[in-house]
Amino acid sequence: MMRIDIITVLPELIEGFLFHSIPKRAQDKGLVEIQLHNLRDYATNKYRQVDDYPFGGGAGMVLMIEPIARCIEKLQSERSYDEIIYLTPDGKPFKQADANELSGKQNLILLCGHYKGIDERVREHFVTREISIGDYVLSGGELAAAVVADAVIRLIPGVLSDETSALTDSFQDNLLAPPVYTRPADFRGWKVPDVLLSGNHKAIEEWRYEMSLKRTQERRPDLLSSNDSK
Ligand code: 6GU
Repeated sequence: MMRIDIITVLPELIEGFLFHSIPKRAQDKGLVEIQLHNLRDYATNKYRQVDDYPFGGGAGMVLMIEPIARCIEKLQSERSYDEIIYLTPDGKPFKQADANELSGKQNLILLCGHYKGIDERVREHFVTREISIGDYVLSGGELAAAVVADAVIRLIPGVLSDETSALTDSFQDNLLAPPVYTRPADFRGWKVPDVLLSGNHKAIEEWRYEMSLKRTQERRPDLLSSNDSK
């Protein structure tokens, strides 16, 4: 079973995402175990302090190395980790291919930054991979950790049923997903494409592929001209 440990100053922020819906089902099925760790529980002083002013001055607070080191080393004493991932806007942009790769790992630590960041020595000595979820700045790494965990968990074999299969997702072949429709076949004269009602599975597959290609050309030509999102 895969295990994901998430280190954060705001565990309650993550709960709402990862203990519901598909990630919850994955945990109930015994396919993944998610443990949240409140960094404050690893503080070294009696005020449970986990951040401090930056050396050299400047705005904002920096997460201290000691609580993070204590938390990571306690986890490492219990099992070995494939990756220690720091969520940060200056990390490598997260792609479906990264989710695919991570879904094959056994034990992961996700470390959420906050405030102005974390002491650089954490990144040098503990972190094995740095991930950003896009070119915008979030208040903390919690939402990013939930995004990465969700994208990874749904790719673990057995998590999704045939109906929710990841094989038809956008980005799975570097293509966007085709349009989908459900009943009624005619709403106010707005009709579902005939081919989808034809029962001709080969024609339906061809139509879906053409629509995927067209949609990708129109909206995300960058996906067709490069392999960097694979
Ligand atoms: Cl991983 N963290 C924060 N704080 N902001 C982000 C991000 C991560 N990815 C994009 N923006």
